[in-house]
Amino acid sequence: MSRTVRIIGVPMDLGADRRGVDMGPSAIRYGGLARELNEAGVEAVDTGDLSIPRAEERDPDATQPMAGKAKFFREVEETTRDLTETVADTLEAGETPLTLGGDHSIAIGSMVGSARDADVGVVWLDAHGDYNTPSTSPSGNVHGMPLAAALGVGDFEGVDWANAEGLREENVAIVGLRALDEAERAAIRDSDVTAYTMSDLDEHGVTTVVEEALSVATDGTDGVHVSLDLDWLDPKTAPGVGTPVRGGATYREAHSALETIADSDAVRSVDVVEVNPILDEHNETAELAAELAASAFGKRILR
Ligand code: NNH
Ligand code: MN
Ligand code: MN
Ligand code: MN
Repeated sequence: MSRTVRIIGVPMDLGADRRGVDMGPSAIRYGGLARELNEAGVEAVDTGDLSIPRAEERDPDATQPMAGKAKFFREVEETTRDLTETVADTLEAGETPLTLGGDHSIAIGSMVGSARDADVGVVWLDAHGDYNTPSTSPSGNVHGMPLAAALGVGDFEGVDWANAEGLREENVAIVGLRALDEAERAAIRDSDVTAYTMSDLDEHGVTTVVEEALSVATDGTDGVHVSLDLDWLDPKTAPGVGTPVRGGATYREAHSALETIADSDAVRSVDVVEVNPILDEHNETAELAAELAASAFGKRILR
């Protein structure tokens, strides 16, 4: 039985400083997403884009319901609620949600939706930990907070729309870390989240690390949410991102990681985020995002 993948575009740029990431969903589609998914042997259907407010029409500081700072917090809540419903409905219909960002704040909604009626693990492919809270964030940008939000860490405790019901820290694995803020580092160390840095990839190889991450995420769960931030890759390979960090995954490591993830047969939902076409070179980061999404759903040369 072939899988139906539902593409959900979320042109969100309110969770990050650099405008342009809102064009990510268009660029990834233009970069061949539907063709790539068909080559993976899945049926691709496209829901179009959720509607996101324009930054110019909103006040970033209109709502600050907790300590610290979280820019456009009200708008992030609106979008999260919207995406949560879309993702949950997609799963209920027996389809697999593929959410295209937009900045990484959208992963709150995809995790809350994916973990609403199921126990879910997460594999988080990112240069960053995304474990800040409004109190710890140096930037106030919500794209640096989605894991903390979904897990109910710190300020996010009891924030119903942001907490993913069937998700536990024990089932979260971050892979490829190389940039953490000070308080974020301490919070990750104190948590039950498993974090693999780029040094772990150097030492053990990508396949071994991703297999370990998958065993963390599948332990006692019904499936895995995969969240791919394109800044996980080295900026030479994926230049079109807002917060590049040197020393990331190579082109082959990235494919290998997503192919290993596909082999687990545990993929429940996927995000592909942070593609910024304004900063990209000839849409190559968007094309890579499309290829990697297909790898996550089983695209292989001999198939
Ligand atoms: N840690 C920084 C912050 O919280 C940067 C986050 N940027 C990301 N995360 N792209 O993946 O603002
Ligand atoms: Mn991220
Ligand atoms: Mn990142
Ligand atoms: Mn080690």
